[in-house]
Amino acid sequence: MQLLTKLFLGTTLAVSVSGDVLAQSPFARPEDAIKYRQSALFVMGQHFGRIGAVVKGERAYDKEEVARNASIAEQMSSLHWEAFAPGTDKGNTRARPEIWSNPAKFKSAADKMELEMNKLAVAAKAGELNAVKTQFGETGKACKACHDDFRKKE
Ligand code: ASC
Repeated sequence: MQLLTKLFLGTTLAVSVSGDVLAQSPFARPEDAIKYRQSALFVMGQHFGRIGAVVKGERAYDKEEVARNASIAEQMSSLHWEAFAPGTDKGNTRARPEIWSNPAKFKSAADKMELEMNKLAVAAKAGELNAVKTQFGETGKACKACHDDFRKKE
């Protein structure tokens, strides 16, 4: 009887804990959150990289194209945060445990990246290539700072 009570309590606790985690997250499964944040950051990197090609002189400067790439990257930069919900630290991810042990520091780094992406979108819309180049560098630093502290090396 005591064992059954323990089993019952254990199950109830497990269900309520996972229920709490899910209640905080808009994702049905932890692996969906991981895939979502990787997808948003991948698309962001693709469009940021296209601007990088212009900055490096590998691709001709087209104001509208750069503005569109920056706008997409900016939108992607705002999506990943909610997908780092508690319980999404295991599986196909290079996310470091510090994301969850020091969420304030991670949020601050994520916010900084989002702000720098926003500034890049503003500069790209204004269409001054030198300003775009400068801001591209600043935005890249914010990407790197987060990777250095919160992403596992391969
Ligand atoms: C990119 C990209 C990143 C950042 C980072 C900046 O183009 O995909 O993750 O720049 O390398 O240091």
